[in-house]
Amino acid sequence: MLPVLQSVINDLRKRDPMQYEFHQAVEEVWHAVNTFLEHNPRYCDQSLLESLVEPERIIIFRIPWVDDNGRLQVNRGYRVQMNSAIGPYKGGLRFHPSVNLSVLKFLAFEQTFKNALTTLPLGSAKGGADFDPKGKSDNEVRRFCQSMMNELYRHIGPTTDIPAGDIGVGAREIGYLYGQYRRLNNLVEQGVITGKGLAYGGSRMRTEATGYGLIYFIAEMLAHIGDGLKGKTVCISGSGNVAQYAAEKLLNEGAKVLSLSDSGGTLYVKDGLTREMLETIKQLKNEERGRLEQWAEQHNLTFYSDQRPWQIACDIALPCATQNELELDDAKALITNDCQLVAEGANMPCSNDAIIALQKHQVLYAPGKASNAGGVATSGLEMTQNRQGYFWPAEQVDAKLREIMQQIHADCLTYSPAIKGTVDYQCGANVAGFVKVADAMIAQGYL
Ligand code: NDP
Ligand code: 2IT
Repeated sequence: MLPVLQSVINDLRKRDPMQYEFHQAVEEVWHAVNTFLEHNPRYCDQSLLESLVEPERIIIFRIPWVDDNGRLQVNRGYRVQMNSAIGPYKGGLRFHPSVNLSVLKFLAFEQTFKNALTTLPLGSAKGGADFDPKGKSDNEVRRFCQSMMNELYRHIGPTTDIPAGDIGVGAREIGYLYGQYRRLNNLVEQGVITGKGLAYGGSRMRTEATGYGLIYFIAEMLAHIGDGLKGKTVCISGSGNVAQYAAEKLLNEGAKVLSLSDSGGTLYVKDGLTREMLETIKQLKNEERGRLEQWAEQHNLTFYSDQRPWQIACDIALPCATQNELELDDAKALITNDCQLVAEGANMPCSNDAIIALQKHQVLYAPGKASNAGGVATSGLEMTQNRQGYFWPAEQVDAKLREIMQQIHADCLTYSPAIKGTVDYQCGANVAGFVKVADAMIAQGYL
């Protein structure tokens, strides 16, 4: 690695020794842009690189809320405002017990390059809380969201910082957060948050966008090598927003979905998930907030407790749950089973050694900052509609989403080094995102 890149990583490790996920995300980007920087000394500037890894601002705050037993509980809330060189801060909120500064800094860092790839003027941020929505009543979730917004509203706005959903934050939470923001400001500013319900300023297709966008992206990858999705066997991890709509689009395209998962383990459907199964899983996850294990039992289907899906033989693997859910041993199992393509629906689901192993064995690999960018891109389209005071038809949003995913694919090709005829999507995506943000920072005096 170039000494300047190595030196920035070393400094990060020294200053924040426990932020492993953040170090991992920076290492992944530095590894991918290294060769490009060797040939483009304009970007080998230590202060530019240091500015890229240092958030513009971090807000950490107390979130007190009263549970159903009348007890006051306290969680920690965060907003990492990472980079506004190309647009207002933009990125989701995550509610999960594992949320800490390292996780949110890695997510905000990824978001910088992802948002640059969307072709839209979006800066980067990420936030959330170490709150666990599992097992909480609807009233508890509402009180928590309202209390979180009582602090967050000071720091966000339609032209400054626009949150959205992520793990544990879906339509219900976005509604409660937006409602409290509107009340505190006494102002209807719909563009302050995305992923809203259609009745109060949401965009058609935002719910579907990340999963659908992922499938549009892999369709491009396959088309590039003269192949297609029809008849492919696909393993998906996760069973939340991204996984559900990736599965739905795959069924539309004639592929066979062999698995979904949650933190309890993996559902295996040997003959492929049916539309009816998927609809009841959506109901289970989005309304009843139930577990896949019980669902599998009720439907007499195989469930591998506490296991990931990657031992199942498949043509395509789509990790759509969380970070580091596909590690070296999982990659080896996929390689042994002749998996052809791995594309990230989640953020940083593959560990760095897993990525290296996949690429070494010519498995096509798409990093999340390219392949899952459809979600935030459609959030950008939601912001545009809010500014216009108008709603576009679903077909129009869907067509724009597809066009954006095709453009991201084309940009990956532009910046992929030509080695042995295969496309290096990791290099292509990272360099394309890096160049856009770095150019904007240089033009503005780094700030
Ligand atoms: P959801 O909360 O809707 O679903 C998350 C899914 O992942 C659930 O099935 C959950 O299982 C599982 N999961 C979460 N944490 C773990 C864990 N530690 N181990 C095993 N399984 C886990 O979130 P999303 O679908 O929105 O997000 C999934 C991923 O996609 C995340 O990495 C997110 O950052 C990324 N992403 C999301 C976008 C969006 O628009 N929503 C856009 C781009 C990326 P369980 O319920 O048991 O916890
Ligand atoms: O990781 C992501 O890109 C998201 N969770 C979506 C962010 C957004 O602002 O729509």
